[in-house]
Amino acid sequence: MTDMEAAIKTVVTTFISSSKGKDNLDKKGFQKLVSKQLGGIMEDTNSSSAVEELKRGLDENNDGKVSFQEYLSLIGYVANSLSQSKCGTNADAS
Ligand SMILES: [Ca+2]
Repeated sequence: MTDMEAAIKTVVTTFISSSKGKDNLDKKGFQKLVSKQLGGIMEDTNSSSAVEELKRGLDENNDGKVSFQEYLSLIGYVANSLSQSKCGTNADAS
């Protein structure tokens, strides 16, 4: 398996394990995923209000949960900010 294939697989398996096999991440599962897996790349991942705010932004159908599709928006957002920080000069802007 290539690095990229492994990375995609990780994205999928992380969702499945955080949602315990369900179709959606509930509030708790989402907070855990973000704080455990994305703390090195995102700010405020230990702030439950910041993570709640993030979840609300992702929750397109407003059901209070994060579907796989909505989770992929987060991955896209993180990937995008990563690529901008690599290309830009604000590598460590706060
Ligand atoms: Ca939703």
